[in-house]
Amino acid sequence: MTRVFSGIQPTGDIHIGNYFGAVQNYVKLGQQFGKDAIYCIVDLHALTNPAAYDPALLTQRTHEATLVNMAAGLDPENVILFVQSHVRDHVELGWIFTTLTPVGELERMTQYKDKASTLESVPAGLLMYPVLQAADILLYKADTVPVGEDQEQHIELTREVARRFNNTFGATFPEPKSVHAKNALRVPGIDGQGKMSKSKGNTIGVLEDMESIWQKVRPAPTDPARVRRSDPGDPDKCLIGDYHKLFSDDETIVKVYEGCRTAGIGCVDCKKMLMPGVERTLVPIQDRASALRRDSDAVRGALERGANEARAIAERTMSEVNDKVGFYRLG
Ligand code: AQP
Repeated sequence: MTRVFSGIQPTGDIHIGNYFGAVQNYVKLGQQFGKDAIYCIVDLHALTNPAAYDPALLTQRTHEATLVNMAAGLDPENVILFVQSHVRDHVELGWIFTTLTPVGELERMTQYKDKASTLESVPAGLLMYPVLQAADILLYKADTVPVGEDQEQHIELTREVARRFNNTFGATFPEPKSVHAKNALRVPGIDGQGKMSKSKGNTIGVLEDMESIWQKVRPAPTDPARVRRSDPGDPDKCLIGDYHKLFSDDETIVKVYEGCRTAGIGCVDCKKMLMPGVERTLVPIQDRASALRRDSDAVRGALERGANEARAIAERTMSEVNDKVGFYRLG
């Protein structure tokens, strides 16, 4: 049996990296596995970023993240969609896993090192982030985790945690595998400085209007080899080339690639040719998001049902875990 789990942080507007790298796969796997596809808005994880210490904003972002996932095609009638803090067992299992995980292993996590290096005082929660993530996944005994490539190291740690628990207390958890969207392993940020990421502010939002997207695309860096319009370029070294592969039809991609390599088109032409695909992809999602906004109960109702469905599975796992660990039972 396949069981899918993945989470998304309510730390800012859902962007095209999230969409192509993860959410599209959530939708596809949801259609395939129904209620065995479990998706979570991970608000407890969001708290590891000090920018999330704004109660009203966290609530709003949690609502928005749910709404965008639904607008992108996740059907909460068909899958399980819920908020992490609504199922307390995540924290409980996370604690048990914390006791099994060497600090040194956590200190080696690339994402931890990157984020910690920017902070004067590092919250312990940032170090524990991947342990809680392991609990998120294993609480549902998920074996399939749709994520971007940036999460690969954390999924490896999840397998390690599962192995360690199983070796210590007896076979309980699967060793889950990540699945990636092949064309969107690591969508680059619009600044050309690495991965698109909410916390880096280098995003194109799924709900952003076309004019605002164009204002970001127009000045975006391209292949540095193209100093003049007559210089040939390499679209594989250009983030606009990467975006074409996500948004454009085959015919446009061929035109853009040939045009760039032969200097037949300029970078501004290439950027203009990107916009129809962006519009074709994002506007239907934006229309569905507007409709969901008008239906005030849609998100809340979905999350309430999702929390009940998630809790039912989580409680079964915790009952088994508590027995295996040997926690004293009353009656
Ligand atoms: N650029 C990306 N390309 C492909 N996949 C991506 N994901 C995130 N960025 C890209 C995947 O989206 C899912 C949700 O991840 P997240 O909520 O951690 O997204 P984020 O934008 O990376 O958020 P933050 O708050 O800014 O976090 P950090 O600073 O940790 O990057 C995941 O499956 C992720 O792989």
